[in-house]
Amino acid sequence: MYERDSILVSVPGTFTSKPNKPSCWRRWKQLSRLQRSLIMILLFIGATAFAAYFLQVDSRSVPNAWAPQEKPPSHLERSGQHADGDVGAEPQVRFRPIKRGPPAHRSKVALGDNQMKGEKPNLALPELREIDIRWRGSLIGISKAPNLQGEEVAVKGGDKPAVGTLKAKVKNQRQQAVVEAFRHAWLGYRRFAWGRDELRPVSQGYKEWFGLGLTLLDALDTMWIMGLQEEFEEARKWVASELNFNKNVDVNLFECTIRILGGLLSTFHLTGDKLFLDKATDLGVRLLPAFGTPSHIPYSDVNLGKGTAHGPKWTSDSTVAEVTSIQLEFRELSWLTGDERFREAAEAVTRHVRDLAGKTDGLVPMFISTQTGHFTHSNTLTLGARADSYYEYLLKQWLQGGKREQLLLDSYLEAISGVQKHLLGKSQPNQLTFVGELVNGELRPKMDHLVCFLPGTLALGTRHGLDPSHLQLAEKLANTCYQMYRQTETGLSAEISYFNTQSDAKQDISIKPADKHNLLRPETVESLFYLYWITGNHKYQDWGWDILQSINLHTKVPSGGYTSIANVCSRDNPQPRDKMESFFLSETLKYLYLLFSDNLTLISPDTHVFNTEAHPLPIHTEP
Ligand code: DMJ
Repeated sequence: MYERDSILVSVPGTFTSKPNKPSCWRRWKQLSRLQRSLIMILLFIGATAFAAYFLQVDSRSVPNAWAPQEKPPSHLERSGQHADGDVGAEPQVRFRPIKRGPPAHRSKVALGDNQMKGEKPNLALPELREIDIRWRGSLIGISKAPNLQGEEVAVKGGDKPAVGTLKAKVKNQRQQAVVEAFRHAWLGYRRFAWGRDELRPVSQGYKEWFGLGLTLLDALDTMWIMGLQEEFEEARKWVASELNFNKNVDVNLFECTIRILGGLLSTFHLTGDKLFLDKATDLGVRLLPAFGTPSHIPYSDVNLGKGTAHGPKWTSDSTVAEVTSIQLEFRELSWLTGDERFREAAEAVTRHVRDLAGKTDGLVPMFISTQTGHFTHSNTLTLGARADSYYEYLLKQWLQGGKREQLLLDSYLEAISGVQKHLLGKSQPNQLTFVGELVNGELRPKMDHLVCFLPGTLALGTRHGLDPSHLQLAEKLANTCYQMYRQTETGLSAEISYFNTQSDAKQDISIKPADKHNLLRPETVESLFYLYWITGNHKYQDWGWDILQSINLHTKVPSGGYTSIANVCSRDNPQPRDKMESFFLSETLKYLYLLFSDNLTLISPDTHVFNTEAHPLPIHTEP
């Protein structure tokens, strides 16, 4: 039997061999029924495998889709990649046609290789549309500004958490365009990066930074504010079943506080859902070891699972903006839990910096030693990277505490006088007012996009009774920030702009090759939101609308998500950097949505203070 069977296996080889052989059909008829069945089964298996292989290859090939070389996802990358420090040019993206696994397979890969298992979202993929071979971003339909119409349901603010039900909000057309943009961003995150820190939209993958689902947590309150109930519920399930801070992972204290702690606290405030407060409290306790330094100025990094903390490898210094921009969140956590450890740790830093020598008319250097508690590298004064939110949090803490902490206000007002005295300049030929940097006593006409938070903060102060001249300065600076967008080919601002001050200059703004990138940062639209809210001037909404159009035109990735770009100076080749920062969802789109609001009782800055990641927290008018 075995012998005959083994002969049978060689049958296919006989089809084309010697002449005068019996015909195939005759040989087939000579076989036993068992032998014929076996051959049929083998042929069937072979045919199925063959068909499956070709169908799979077919479904892998997205017609005309191109993407950069995919890198293996790197887990828990070190927090040295601070978004604001991310100013160096990334390697150029090389393009090649992509072949991807079938959707189901890809979903498994995306979800299955770390501790984050559990309930999976429905990742059914919509049809991929044909994509341009060249990178172009993709156009949105509306090119003319629509009329503003529509009403919203206000969300309660004030001293107590607004135990919320998510009501459908009627949105005007511009708000709908923002919601569409959010949905598109979320589509990419959900398809390719669910539960991960950041989406890599072009390579359709993800990037881990803390391994905590950063984008999902940062975006929770935006979904709530926009009334995206389904998306919110799905994300909440992930928080309930997957989010675990008991991990051996180093996180950056500042980033984790403003994005994750701030996001959880504001979501608790909006929803009244205790899940978010419990998670926030767990995280807050795990962040506390960062403050265990000789000076009580916290280390930059803390290990959530081990309870150990340390600075960056190369220095014992921390960044001034980082250690002074965690107070809104820690104070709110104490208010909510009654546990004063959070407030005490954060306010010790405020007091220390307030009394510290080395400021120039209220302006602070960029670094501070965790060992001595002194400022270091004092030769540069800036309102950009590493100092920016120090100023923002002086004002906002004063507001958060019901305007009772006079010393905070004094520090803020002194610093704004310092800005007026040392850092302002005017460009040629159009006399744009800019905020430069003082380097060894000399004004450099360099302005980070990050500085564009300042018009909004100045305007916010005037709403609360501060010097009206601050509003005039805010309006001038907001125009400058808008021009930083208007005057590039893409309509998107560079990370850093230089202002020309020579009398014969032909253009106001110059951009250096290393500064041409755009990370979809929020600061300008944040300021437009405050200025519209305070002045009621619709030009600020129109400017925000222009910016949204440029974002859609140059950074929208057809298969889902938006990408940072490397070159704002080239409309034809803006060079996607293949990364969607979490603040695009938590801040940029939220501020755009609120900017276009007709009903300013929706999360009003009269009752809420937005942390530096745009998470609204209540103002405490009662002591
Ligand atoms: C955000 O994380 C925060 O707004 C922070 O204050 C500055 N950097 C980014 C946005 O640009």
